[in-house]
Amino acid sequence: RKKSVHSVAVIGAPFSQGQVRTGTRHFGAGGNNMITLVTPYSLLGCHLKDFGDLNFTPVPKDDLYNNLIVNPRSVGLANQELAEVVSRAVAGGYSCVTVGGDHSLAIGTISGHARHCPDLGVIWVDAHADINTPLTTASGNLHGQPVSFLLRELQDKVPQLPGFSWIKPCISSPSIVYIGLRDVDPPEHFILKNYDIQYFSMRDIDRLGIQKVMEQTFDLLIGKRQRPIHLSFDIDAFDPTLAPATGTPVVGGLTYREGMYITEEIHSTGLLSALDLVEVNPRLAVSEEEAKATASLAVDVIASSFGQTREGGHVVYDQLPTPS
Ligand code: Z70
Ligand code: MN
Ligand code: MN
Ligand code: MN
Repeated sequence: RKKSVHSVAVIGAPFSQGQVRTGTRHFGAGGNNMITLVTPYSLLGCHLKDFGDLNFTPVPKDDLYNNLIVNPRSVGLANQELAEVVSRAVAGGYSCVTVGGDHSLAIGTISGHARHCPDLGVIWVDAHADINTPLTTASGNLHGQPVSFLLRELQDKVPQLPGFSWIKPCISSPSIVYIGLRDVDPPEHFILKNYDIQYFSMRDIDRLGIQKVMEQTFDLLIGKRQRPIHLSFDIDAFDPTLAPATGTPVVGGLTYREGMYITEEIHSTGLLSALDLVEVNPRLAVSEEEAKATASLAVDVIASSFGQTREGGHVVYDQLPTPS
């Protein structure tokens, strides 16, 4: 049996200006988190390269757009910088893990990934659809809108935001599948239905079971042809009992086993090319244990996506000791 060795780039994207709470930035690469992140997949035979935490260029005077949209220039520029790093890592042969940060950073990771892999398919695991346009958002937060900037079909509905002119919409609506939805705004639901975007809500998971959901996800995305997968994983997809340290917990989320099944199946395709792990916010935990539980869950998502299995690993163990 051939050993599989992946080169994995880990990028810390301590960016939280896509939402209004602070603290999302504090779960990134570097510091203590990196130690807990590295341990599990150094065991899996992955070559890890730590890209460190990115230092995003601050934008001092970042006024609201339309009296509503928060930090457009900061979000635009940070994502431009992130896209550059992701695209270089992917071009260099790495699978790319971006540790957030809020979900607006998917604008940069998917744009950067698509520069090298224009044919990529996206699996978006989230309680939310994050597909509001700047004209439908009620909150003004850009972490609720990233998908709207990326979908080609939506561009005639999306105004040009300051800081966003570099973005070229890079995915078509059949190239994204959502899993875990349970808090979708009315305009978002309209978009999902009207643009024929595929999704498996928590209700669909209840009805079909997670195994069929993953089967159908792969039929939709890689049934006709193999293509690189971009997994954009919002920790709030999990039930808040498991992932309390996040900005917008929504009851009725994924179990630990459903989450691990999703990532194990994605690993098994051999097509995972980039992963975002976002919206972990230790400051929103009411206790140290809650913060640790959420961070450790995030590490499990990453490790499982890159080959850690519940049945045990064998990558570094290829020979039994013989009695002498
Ligand atoms: C809402 C909005 C959102 C995450 C909240 C919420 C979006 N639909 N996304 N938390 N991760 O503000 O547009
Ligand atoms: Mn999200
Ligand atoms: Mn979410
Ligand atoms: Mn592997």
